[in-house]
Amino acid sequence: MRIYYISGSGEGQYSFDVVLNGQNDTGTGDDAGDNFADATSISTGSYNGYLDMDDEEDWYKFSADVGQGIHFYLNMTTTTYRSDFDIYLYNPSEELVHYETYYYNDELLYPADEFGEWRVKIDIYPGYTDIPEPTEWDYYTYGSGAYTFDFALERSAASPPGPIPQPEVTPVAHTFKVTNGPGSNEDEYGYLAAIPACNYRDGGKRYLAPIVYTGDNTPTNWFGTVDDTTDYLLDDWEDYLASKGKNPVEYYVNPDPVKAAAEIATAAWESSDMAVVAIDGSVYEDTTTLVLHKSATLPRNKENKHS
Ligand SMILES: [Ca+2]
Ligand SMILES: [Ca+2]
Ligand SMILES: [Ca+2]
Ligand SMILES: [Ca+2]
Repeated sequence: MRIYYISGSGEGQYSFDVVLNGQNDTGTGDDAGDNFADATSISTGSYNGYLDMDDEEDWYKFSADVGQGIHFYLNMTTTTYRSDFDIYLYNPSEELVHYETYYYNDELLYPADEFGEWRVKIDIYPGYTDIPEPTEWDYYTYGSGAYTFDFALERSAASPPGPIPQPEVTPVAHTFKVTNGPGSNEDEYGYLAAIPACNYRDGGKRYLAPIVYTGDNTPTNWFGTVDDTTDYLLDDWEDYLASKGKNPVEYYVNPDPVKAAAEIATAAWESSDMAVVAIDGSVYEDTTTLVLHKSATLPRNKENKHS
């Protein structure tokens, strides 16, 4: 809708009313169904639909053969820019098999492995900013409105990549705390020094503990400060350990990174067969501090070569 200034001079007022006379999803003159059983039938083609906070889901159903590539393209950037609608695919047995939930446009491809009536659900993501105060929603902050989508049945489609397997981890009941130093790099070196004690392998197992900064009152984008969000993480970490009957030991990383590295190395490690030295080009100046004094004989390998 666009309101035009035609002629004349000066200022004027205008008023207008907007009435939405129901919906017209996929040209049906009505809203598309709100659940699996009530899904609206479609065949391949391009369609329009509409969602808002009073209509959070539109379901569509279609028939597919084994081996066909189910292909949806949900187009938001040309209709309801900056809102976030997503697309979910259900097989004929009502199982969720795949979804695409990025910002803006979503493209979904899936090889049908059953004959029958498949369904897609187009769903509105509300957004979680506290506007208006605090949860009395008059609207969804990520926006409502029209969407368009294309639906095709391809001759085939590749299976979507499966989840990447994660290694089994064994939690270490420690929490490493680094005091934030906004004007220096020393805290960052202390953080780096703590990494080998917080993420390591031993006896074929992976061990993990969190390292966090403390004393950072920088406001975050959404709510509270960095310290607040760190505390949320630590609350979860402590709950998790409590479920295993453990309490985390707090370890305060020495504010002098050379001492921090030495303390952690001498307290936590028996030996290492590898040392990593990196030059980062910053202005940090080391001062010589004797942290360890031991005598050892280093084996030497000598080789004489004749050509
Ligand atoms: Ca609708
Ligand atoms: Ca609906
Ligand atoms: Ca999306
Ligand atoms: Ca810093």
